[in-house]
Amino acid sequence: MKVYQTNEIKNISILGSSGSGKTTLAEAMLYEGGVIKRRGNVESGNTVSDYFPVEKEYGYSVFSTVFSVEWQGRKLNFIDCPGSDDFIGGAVSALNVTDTALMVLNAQYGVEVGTINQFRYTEQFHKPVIFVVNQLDNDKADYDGTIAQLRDQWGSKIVPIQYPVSTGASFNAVVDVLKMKMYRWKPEGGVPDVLEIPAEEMDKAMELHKALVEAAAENDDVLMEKFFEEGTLSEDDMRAGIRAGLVTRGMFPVFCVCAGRDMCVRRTLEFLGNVVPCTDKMPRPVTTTGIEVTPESDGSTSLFFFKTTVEPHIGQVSYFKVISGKVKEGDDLVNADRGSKERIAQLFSVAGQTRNAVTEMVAGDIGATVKLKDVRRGNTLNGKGCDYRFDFIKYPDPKYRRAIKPQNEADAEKMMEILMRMREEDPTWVIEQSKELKQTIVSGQGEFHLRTLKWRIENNDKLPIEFFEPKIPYRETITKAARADYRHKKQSGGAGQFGEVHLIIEPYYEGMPAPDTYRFGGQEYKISVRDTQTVELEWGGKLVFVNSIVGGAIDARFLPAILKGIMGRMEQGPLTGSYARDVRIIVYDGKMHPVDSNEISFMLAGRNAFSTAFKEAGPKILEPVYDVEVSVPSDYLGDVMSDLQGRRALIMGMNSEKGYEKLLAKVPLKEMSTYSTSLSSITGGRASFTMKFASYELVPSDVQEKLLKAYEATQSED
Ligand SMILES: Nc1nc2c(ncn2[C@@H]2O[C@H](COP(=O)(O)OP(=O)(O)OP(=O)(O)O)[C@@H](O)[C@H]2O)c(=O)[nH]1
Ligand SMILES: [Mg+2]
Repeated sequence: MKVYQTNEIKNISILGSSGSGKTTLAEAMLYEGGVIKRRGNVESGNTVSDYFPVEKEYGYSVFSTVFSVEWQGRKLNFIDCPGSDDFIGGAVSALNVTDTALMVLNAQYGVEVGTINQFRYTEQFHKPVIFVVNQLDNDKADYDGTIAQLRDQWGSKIVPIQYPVSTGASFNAVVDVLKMKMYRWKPEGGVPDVLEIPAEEMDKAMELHKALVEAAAENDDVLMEKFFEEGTLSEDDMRAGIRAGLVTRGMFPVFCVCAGRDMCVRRTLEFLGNVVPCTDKMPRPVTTTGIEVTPESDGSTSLFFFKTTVEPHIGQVSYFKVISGKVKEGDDLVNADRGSKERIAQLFSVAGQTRNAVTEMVAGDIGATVKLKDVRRGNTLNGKGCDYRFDFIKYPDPKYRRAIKPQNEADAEKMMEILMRMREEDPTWVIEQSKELKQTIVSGQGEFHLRTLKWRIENNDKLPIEFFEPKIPYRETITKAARADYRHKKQSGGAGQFGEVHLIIEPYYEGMPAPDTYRFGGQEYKISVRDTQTVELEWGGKLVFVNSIVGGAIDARFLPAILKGIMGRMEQGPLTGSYARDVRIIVYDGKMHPVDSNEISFMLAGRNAFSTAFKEAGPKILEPVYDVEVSVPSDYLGDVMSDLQGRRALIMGMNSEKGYEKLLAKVPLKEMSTYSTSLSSITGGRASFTMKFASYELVPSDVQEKLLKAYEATQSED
């Protein structure tokens, strides 16, 4: 492959709901681009893009796939992204290194939740969008319905460039109102016959052509003037107007394809080659220090690594975009994030798992290399005198978690290695070895996501694992003041132990007044603060430890031991063994023994006095509550609402968005454990949600009862 210059390169993400036909379209593009001699198909598991065993197993894309097509003197770099929300990480990475999004629609369903979710990311990253209506040969294909749904969502920005003469089994022709020609295909697809538009189609074609000319003119003042003067625009002017409209997201052109039959794929490649902006016409990437980097081939060399895969027989394959300068085989670069030196031994232009060696790549191009020593996804490698770093990719928070363990304990370490490798390949995995819950927790985007993880570990790495319900990181606190004292005494032979601690505990809140006077059992306790220590708890919240000992009742050297004893109990709360938080403790009296008092005695006395007081202080369990946002088609709203209410959700608000409702709710984490599965079954996969930790809230008393009983049951088992 020749070395393409920056103004000859276009980077395009293929997005769209799961099953809309992205991988099939990629296959047809690779075929029309001469990269492959025969088209594979998803059902047979022989496509270029879905080459991972798990993708062949399940029949959908799990990972994004980079491939390039040389077309009419340009290099079109594509990234075929998974459509399922569960694998959204691939699309997020892709959108950050490409300039235009090709959004594939399934003509049977039109605009789906997956379409809207992925569209939101193009909005977030300000990427031009071209819609492609696919599967026009399907009996249930509804082109006009799809256009209507697109207009419902995005109004007059939706501008058809073509329309199908018929849909369903008879589909074999489109009228293109940019070229004002009809394209017709033989059953094998591929190269069309380019024909004059038949008379019976001319009115409709002219109407759409006029709308296209106006839309193109609207995006450029010079073109607008020309349009007013001449009442029309030339094809080149229309392309310029469309390009301007794309860059500003003022226009979303709509194309037609039938990827399954390889029809209208060449026309789409032609449009991408001619019209979508080259990488040098797009917004500049910004370094972590705020420098805008112009993609110039004579600039300093800087590569940003956005994807990693681990492949049999070759190990790690690292995908990068040349942000600036050029990279040649054999170049020595420095990892700006990890400081290590790396040699780019080989450079590849890729098509799925096929890698074609190239000697050089310039700014704007996307490629791959292998056998790097220490490069992670998100790292930047620079040439001499360049210290750029980029960290612009933000991945969505997880929304489905499971505890995981190997069937065979001895495999625990190997399992962790594999999980870390998978996290490197898919950044939306969160792997946590929770000291608190004593579980390894895997959090991902949904049940599918975890199912593929299990399949891969068990089939690729031959390591049987189990998923089980993850524990909830509850917290404990108190709701009123209480007093307790405890004498720890052990004077039966050998070194004696003696320590007695009297303390008051109360709920802690920011800005609370200094402790003064307390009444318990009709007796008054006057506090004189000698010293206050505030501990920021690593699990959140605070512990305030007040020394109010008078008359040397307890020697100051034993106070740290008392605090240590209490901290031990804070770490394993008196109610359910969960972390305790937001408590103020005032040690106001005690007793010592001249010989037997020592640290351990006061640690135990402090610990037990605290436990006793805690149980008297209206102890409550707190649970993590999440802000949940559900996007659901209006006709499922009722079912989704009642399901949420059955999960102790607090509905905080709702806003309608063109046929979709956005529901905002606060839901306990405990109730979210199976939410992604239920939501997809309630709505047939036509809804999606996000969840973000919000706060810790008191659990209702019936839930507290259940948790206490469950904990007692585990204690009696031990
Ligand atoms: N009839 C018909 N079927 C198609 C067409 N394009 C794709 N399909 C079928 O639609 C199904 C999904 O196709 P894919 O290419 O895997 O869809 P995708 O968008 O990549 O799906 P994800 O990878 O899950 O995001 C497969 O069974 C394809 O054969 C088409 O133009 N016509
Ligand atoms: Mg796919």
